[in-house]
Amino acid sequence: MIDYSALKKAVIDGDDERTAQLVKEAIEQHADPADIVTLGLQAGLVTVGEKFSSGEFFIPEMLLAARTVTRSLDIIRPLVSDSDMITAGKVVIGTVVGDLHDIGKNLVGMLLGGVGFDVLDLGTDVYPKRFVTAVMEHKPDILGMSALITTTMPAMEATIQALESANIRRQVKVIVGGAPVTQHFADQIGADGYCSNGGSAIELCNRLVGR
Ligand code: B1M
Repeated sequence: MIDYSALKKAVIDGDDERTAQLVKEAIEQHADPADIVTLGLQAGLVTVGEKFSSGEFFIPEMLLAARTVTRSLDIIRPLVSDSDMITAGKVVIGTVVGDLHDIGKNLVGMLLGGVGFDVLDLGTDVYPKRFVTAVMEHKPDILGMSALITTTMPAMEATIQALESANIRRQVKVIVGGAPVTQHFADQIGADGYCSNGGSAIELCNRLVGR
């Protein structure tokens, strides 16, 4: 049984060398990559967010922790990628306009890529129009939007409306996620699906493409 508290603490401390070392050790001990992410890296970021809310941490600490996690995800990436797989379907993914948070979106994209989806990542701060253009150009099976701030969530609805205005809403399944997003919100804005984490994103996308 691996103790993830040291990994969580290294993330909170923004110590990327220690974090990378603990991630490598966990991998050597055959830890499940999903546990490394959820119980170690993500748990650390949740605490960082709480410390930010309470005024104990400021932007620099959040940035350090984010950089630490992003670097460690690069170590985990090869473990979840399987280039020999037959393409399961195409996914266009991005973080909505006004929002620069990309760790969760990157994680979801990485996991979907790992199970055989062809993932096109539009990055962060993506305008509804940009999502629409990407759907027209690349004809994905699924469009995935991520939002981490309550004030950027309405951009998800605006994107769905933009797809409708462009007459392409029925061509693509729309999924949404991100810490403040809920199933209720997804239903309200007319999304086809919501998921709270990377694992459920795989299940949802498989279901939506009939796999
Ligand atoms: Co920001 N930030 N941040 N931040 N940040 C939050 C989100 C916040 C909750 C912190 C807090 O106050 N407690 C808060 C939002 C509050 C609110 O909405 N009311 C907040 C704020 C306020 C801000 C700023 C406004 C701060 C400021 O400037 N005053 C600012 C906004 C900048 C902007 O976007 N315009 C800001 C900036 C930043 C940093 C740049 C410093 C950094 C981001 C770096 C980066 O992403 N490259 C940062 C960070 C690191 C955080 C916290 C601490 C961690 C976010 C994270 O990466 N979590 C965060 C606190 C928190 O979330 N508890 C916080 C780990 C990640 C794996 O989880 O993204 O939830 P998550 O993804 C999960 C699921 O949600 C789901 O699967 C993922 C894997 O399990 N999921 C999907 C996500 N997207 C999905 C898409 C899907 C499906 C599932 O389908 C498409």
